[in-house]
Amino acid sequence: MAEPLIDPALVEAHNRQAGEALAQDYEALSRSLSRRGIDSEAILARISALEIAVPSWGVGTGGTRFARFPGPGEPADIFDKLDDCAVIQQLGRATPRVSLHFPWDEVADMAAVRARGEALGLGFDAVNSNTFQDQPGQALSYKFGSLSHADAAVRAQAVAHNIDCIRKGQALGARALTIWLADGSNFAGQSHLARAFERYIASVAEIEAALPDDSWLLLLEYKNFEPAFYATVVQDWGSCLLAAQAVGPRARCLVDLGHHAPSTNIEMIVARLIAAGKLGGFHLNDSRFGDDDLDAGSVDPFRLFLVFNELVDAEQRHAWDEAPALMLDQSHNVTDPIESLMLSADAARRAHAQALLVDREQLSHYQAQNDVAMAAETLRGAFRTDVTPLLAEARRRAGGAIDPVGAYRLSGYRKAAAARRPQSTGSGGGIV
Ligand code: RM4
Ligand code: MN
Ligand code: MN
Repeated sequence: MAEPLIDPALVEAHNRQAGEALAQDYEALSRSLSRRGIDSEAILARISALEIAVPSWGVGTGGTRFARFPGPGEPADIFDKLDDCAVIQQLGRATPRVSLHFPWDEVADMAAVRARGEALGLGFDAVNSNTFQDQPGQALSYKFGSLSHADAAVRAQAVAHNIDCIRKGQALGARALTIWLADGSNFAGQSHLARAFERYIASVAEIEAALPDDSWLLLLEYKNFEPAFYATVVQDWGSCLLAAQAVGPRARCLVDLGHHAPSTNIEMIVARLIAAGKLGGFHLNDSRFGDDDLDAGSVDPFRLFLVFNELVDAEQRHAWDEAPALMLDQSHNVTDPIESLMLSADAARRAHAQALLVDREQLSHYQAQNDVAMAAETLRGAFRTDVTPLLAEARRRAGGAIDPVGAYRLSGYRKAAAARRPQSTGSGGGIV
């Protein structure tokens, strides 16, 4: 039985206030969906089953290259972070697992982290390695790269770190390692483009060989730019796919929504990776320019819907052996991270629910007839449906809050955290 950090009586009282209106709204939505031949209870069951992992690094206030403005009551270590993640799960009921990042979340006793997670009702999702920063006391620098570095000794150090992350993941009960590689070059000629990629693949193959068993996945991220500005070793889904194919069946591509140039058709990339059997997971967020790490669905909810539309379509076609993992990867610079993460998980479920409303038979028919207007309208009609009551009802039935942000504010959790946690000072720049 999970240990609740917010008083369940407070959540109950808050739900009682909103309960009558929700019952009416859910009833009205059910009726209108049933006129469209859709069973609201079936959709509710599906979205209740959609689980989104929360990033441990997302519960602290993020920053830009220029500054970080810490908020009150920020988590000081992984145990504080787990508490915040437990609040997100208690109220939102969509995020039962946490994704850890090493060495940021390093502690001597991983079993204690796992035990604390379990006491809070949390499990552990993919672990993340970090070879984009140097750590105090580190033997060799990553200034000029890590897994693709020209020097074999640096590559070996980076491979060893990734294998260590797998071992930590095993201790936590995780089943995947996510590798985001910052390697790249700032000047034409700085690095040999072909050889750097070959070295990356060879390093990843070594890491893959250290996976405990076939239930584990290696999730490879790509990103178009930053911190390298001339060329990035794994800059796009094409490079990522080549690498995943070269490394073998346990290596898959991870689509971080923010890692594309503006106006890239991400849903099409999703469709292609599914076709190749290589879509391993997502880092959900939103962006207008580059890796902005804004809250999922906050800039372009239609794009998020179109991504989920591909996922629902693929699932109905039985197009994969394993559904891709869903994780949030965001940087909360000006909001309370707990609120942003609850709202982002909600945005993902919303997009999923809307995608489930698409009449796929009708869509296929219009596509076959080249009835462009009606095909597009079929998608847009699903997107326009306000599924808010469905999302709230799913939370209520799961024991969460009808209005998670409202209940969270009422609880005074942040204020209490600020009273017992040391005020974070870091005002310098930083990526997260
Ligand atoms: C990167 C990438 C990784 C994340 C780091 C912090 O841009 O998205 O997933 O681990 O940021
Ligand atoms: Mn990411
Ligand atoms: Mn990123």
